[in-house]
Amino acid sequence: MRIKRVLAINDMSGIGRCSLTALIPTISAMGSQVVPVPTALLSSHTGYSNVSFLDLTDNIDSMVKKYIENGEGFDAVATGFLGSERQGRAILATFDAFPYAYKFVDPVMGDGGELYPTYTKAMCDEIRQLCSHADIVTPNLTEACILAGVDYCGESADDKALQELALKIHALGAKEVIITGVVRDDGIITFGYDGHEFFSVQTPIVSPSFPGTGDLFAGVLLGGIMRGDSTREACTMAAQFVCEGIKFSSEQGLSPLEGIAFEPLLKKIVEKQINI
Ligand code: PXL
Repeated sequence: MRIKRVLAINDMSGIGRCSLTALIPTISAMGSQVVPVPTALLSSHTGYSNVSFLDLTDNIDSMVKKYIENGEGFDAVATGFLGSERQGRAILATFDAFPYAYKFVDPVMGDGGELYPTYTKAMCDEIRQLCSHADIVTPNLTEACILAGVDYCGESADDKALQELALKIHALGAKEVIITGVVRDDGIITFGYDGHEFFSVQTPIVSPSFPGTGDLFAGVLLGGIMRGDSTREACTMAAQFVCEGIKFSSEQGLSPLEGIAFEPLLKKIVEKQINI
């Protein structure tokens, strides 16, 4: 069996279980190899107040150039948090260099109706462009509204609003759209459009919210897709893994800042041990 390879262009934050420290263990546990291209090195994610930051934007071009020269191949290219406008351009060039790779874009831009403070309008435009080349995109509602070019609709959008958002994002060029974190009275909805049909996955409401949740979701979703699970199946496993991780971390009394403590749960995604 050939082991699939995922080129993961994202930052490496030492403490906080986000970006590469969430993607590498989940995708690996599900049987694919991660080739990390770090876009920045941080001591911890930016939710902490005292953080070291080393920008590695130039590193994206130099690493990718070597992979091209050496004839390396990748089954997928995955992106998330952007550290600068130039990073968006470097990732677009990487998409062009590996035209047959599956393009996974987590359009990290904001949450709760607010843009993250480091994000500029130009960066949002770059992310929209990345999405137009994507096989799949995984916005939360804030990001979905930005991509669709509509006012923020709050966290409890109904199915009709979700369908309209998904169709607008699909019209940008993204083949599949997964909108995460929709809060309803009876659960959290992950809403999907695969280009033909809409679907939704419901998981129990768990709190508080943890940084890095989107990256953990992305890792399990992409790990599932790489091993041949359907998008709907992989989405269900990702949503349930995040939900179980938050429950476990809360039970342990761990600080949300440290991210979801998923390590003892990884065995659940190695085989399909979560009931789907
Ligand atoms: O996707 C979450 C994330 C990734 N990378 C860095 C972050 C965060 C969230 O705060 O600070 C550096």
